[in-house]
Amino acid sequence: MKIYDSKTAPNPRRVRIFLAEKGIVVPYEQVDIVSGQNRSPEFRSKNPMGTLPLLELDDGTMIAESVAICRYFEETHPNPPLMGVDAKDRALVEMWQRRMELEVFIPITQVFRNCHPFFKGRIPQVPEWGEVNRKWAVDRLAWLDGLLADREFIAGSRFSIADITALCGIDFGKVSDIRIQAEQKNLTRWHAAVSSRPSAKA
Ligand SMILES: N[C@@H](CCC(=O)N[C@@H](CS)C(=O)NCC(=O)O)C(=O)O
Repeated sequence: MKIYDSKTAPNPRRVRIFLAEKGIVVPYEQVDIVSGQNRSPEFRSKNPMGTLPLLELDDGTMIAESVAICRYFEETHPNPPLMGVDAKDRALVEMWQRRMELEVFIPITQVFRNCHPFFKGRIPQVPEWGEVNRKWAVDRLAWLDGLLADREFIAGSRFSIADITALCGIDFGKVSDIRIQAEQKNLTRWHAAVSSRPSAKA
């Protein structure tokens, strides 16, 4: 088993944090996004999407998509639970994880993809769409600040995959100058707490 990883990219970080929280050690193989190794025919034969992270099982099965990889390890190593503990809780964690992905993580990565010179010539860029996403992301950080007024973590009282998705998205915002504002005290408190967990360094 191994995971194709990129130390600088936000989606692979989601999986690294998830595994660190569970204390699971899997060998990582770095794939160089800068030189386009992830888009090579060799890598695409493993994952036609050309994206990271990618989990390769011992039987040769390839599992892409960060949440799918996390789901695999949640099933094989249930403790500590990061995707909910019973039917209601699992549904709530999934709701918040999806919201963090759709409303925070993806808008922030869309700003990078559409506005940053790194992607020039790699993908069709629409800077105006990037700016729409910037406003969306900034609005969503304000919304999260309000949400965290009466709960410790995104999905309630327990750290979960929803916190991991939000943390990786928000931290990646820095490269596009999207940041938590000083007056957003609840979000600042949450960010300090989740960033101080040892897993955040994974
Ligand atoms: N939906 C996928 C997204 C994966 C993805 O877009 N990964 C980025 C790194 S954060 C990537 O491989 N980008 C390289 C590229 O687009 O060339 C997931 O959840 O894992």
